[in-house]
Amino acid sequence: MQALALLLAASSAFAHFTISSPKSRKFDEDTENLGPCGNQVLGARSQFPITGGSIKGDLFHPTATANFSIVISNTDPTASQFGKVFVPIDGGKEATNVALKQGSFDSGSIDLSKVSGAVEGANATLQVVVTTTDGILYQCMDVTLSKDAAVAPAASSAAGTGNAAAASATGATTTTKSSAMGKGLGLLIAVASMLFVM
Ligand SMILES: [Cu+2]
Repeated sequence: MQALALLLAASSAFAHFTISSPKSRKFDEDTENLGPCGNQVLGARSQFPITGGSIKGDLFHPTATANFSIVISNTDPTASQFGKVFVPIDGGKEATNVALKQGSFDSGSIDLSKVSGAVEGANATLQVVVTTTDGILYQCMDVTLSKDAAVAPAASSAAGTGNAAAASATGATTTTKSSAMGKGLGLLIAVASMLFVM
């Protein structure tokens, strides 16, 4: 019983969730529960399309709910600025209270064209807030909006303009990630079986 408790404690501290696209601020699982942004400061910006982009990541818990918000700002937004504007997905629905399952996730195609200030060249920070068994977790992505930014493969295939090559590239990324995670999991299982033997 004690061994099981230890194992659960170890696995819940492990990774929580990560963002693969757009590029997120530094990931630190120990501070991911600190809002905003997992306690990470404004970082390098990547380009993000005004329409047709998406936010992708990986969840390492069985289930969670997520919200995806945006702040148009040149500076690092404060905690109270987040969670006011949720990115519009799937034809305008606000991306809040989105149910996620373990594994890779995708926000769906994001259309920022009706978001106030979301114009060509505007700087913005996206925040994903995930609520799961071990609390509320935060991750941010600093971006510059551009209609010329490459549209992420999964979003473009959802919009019907994707292709098989793009889809399989996404799959390959996921596989690499999960095998890296697999090493950690293997270690956990090794530790767990040792404990059960004892
Ligand atoms: Cu966790």
